Amino acid sequence: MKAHDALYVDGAWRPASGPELIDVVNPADEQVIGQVPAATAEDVDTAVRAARAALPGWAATPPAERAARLTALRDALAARKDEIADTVTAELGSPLSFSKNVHAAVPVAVAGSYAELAASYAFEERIGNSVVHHEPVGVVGAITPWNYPLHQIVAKVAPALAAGCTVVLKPAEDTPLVAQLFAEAVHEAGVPAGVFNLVTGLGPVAGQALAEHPGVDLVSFTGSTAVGRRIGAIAGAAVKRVALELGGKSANVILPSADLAKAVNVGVANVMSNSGQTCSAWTRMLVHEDQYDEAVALAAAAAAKYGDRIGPVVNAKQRERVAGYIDQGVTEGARLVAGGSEPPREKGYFVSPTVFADVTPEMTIAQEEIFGPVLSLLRYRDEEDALRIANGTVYGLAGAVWAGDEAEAVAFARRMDTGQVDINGGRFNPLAPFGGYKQSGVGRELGPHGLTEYLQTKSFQF
Ligand code: TXE
Repeated sequence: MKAHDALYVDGAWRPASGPELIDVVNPADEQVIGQVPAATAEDVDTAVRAARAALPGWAATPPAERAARLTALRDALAARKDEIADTVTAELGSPLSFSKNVHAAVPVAVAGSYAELAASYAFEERIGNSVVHHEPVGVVGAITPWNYPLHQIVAKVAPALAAGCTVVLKPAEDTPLVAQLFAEAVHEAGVPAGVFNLVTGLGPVAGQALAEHPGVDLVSFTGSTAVGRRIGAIAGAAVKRVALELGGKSANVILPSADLAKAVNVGVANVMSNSGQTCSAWTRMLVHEDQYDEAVALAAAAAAKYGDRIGPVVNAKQRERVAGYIDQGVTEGARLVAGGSEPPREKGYFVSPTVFADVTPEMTIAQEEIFGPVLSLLRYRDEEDALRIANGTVYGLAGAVWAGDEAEAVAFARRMDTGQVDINGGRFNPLAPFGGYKQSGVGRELGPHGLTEYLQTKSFQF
């Protein structure tokens, strides 16, 4: 795998200040496929200075020109789609078809949507006797996870650039190679030097330094709740803007009028895709007690069909974490109907598609984010019971409702404490706001709502 031995700062690949390197490991066979520099706090400082120096020029660049650079970025990403898919498969372990159709394709769509929004957004509006300007927040520190490595980057960097912000990106240490491909695409797109900077590095070193840097005006973070809390505290102490996209424990509510087989099959596919490493995954399937046994049988059969078709999870730590949750589910009395914890294979961090029945709302596996291919089926008595269970976690990121007609599903979905709900399956919309209620986070990504995260307003009264 191609790996740059440098950081992308101020428009060029430059050596890091220290000698430390990060090994990039293929989770399917545990082979080291490349090494990238581990940035120091000094490197982060250099990158933030470059971003600050570039800010006035980029902020003053007409939106149409920013849009042109984003269009070029979209095209540069599209031109690299095969290399992106191969790279994500190598460093994340996802099956190549999923890497092509999702990991490589979705970021092209999102970059394209921000090219259009940069051109069309009303950066100036009149309200009564005032004119309101929507101005860039400033320098953005973006810290991203490994689960959808390129999507997470584009979902922050594209709106930031559209808004006129400059960016320092610290991608996840497990998946830095696709971040380097992204930097190449930014360079090729003619984005001016210093507007986008890439510092590969460790979370507690480079990530922390970026979050704490006084030259960063907004920290946009996606990752674990534990680190998100820390970043929120740092931002709070410094009174700087922060966006947090954290975990989820989304409910898939199948109402009695729904097409049960379809709802269960799509629900299982949703949880197993990307080996369950999706923050919005519908990890709790809620089924009416009269249909419960049938749903369990359908879910077990659907999971068994996946077999080895799902990839590994990202690293050894994640495999152990997921196996620990599976063991805890058994200990707390849930019934395994597919998969289960198994001894580590000789090579690769694989977890079998796993389905638990007889899960009750207070069980750990029904409350905490597992981030692996593990589905829990819970039974409910009536709609009020279903709603209580659906809303009964600290999270509120996503969810799904299935019913015989859309109006019935929407009526239920309106009462869910969650940021996004798919009705009878739904379809991904790159323009729809994505983000959490409750402890799933602060702020929204994607579409115009994602753009406003990177803007601040100034009003002139006449
Ligand atoms: O996340 P971390 P991890 C959840 C999921 C998963 C768990 C742990 O449940 O099992 O988190 O994953 C950077 N200061 N999600 O350990 O550590 C880190 O380098 C600043 C949900 O991989 O939060 C990486 O770039 N930054 C999720 C990013 O934070 C720090 C996606 C995320 O890593 C830092 C991923 C620090 N002190 C995991 N420590 C989602 N919401 O989609 C780490 N980082």
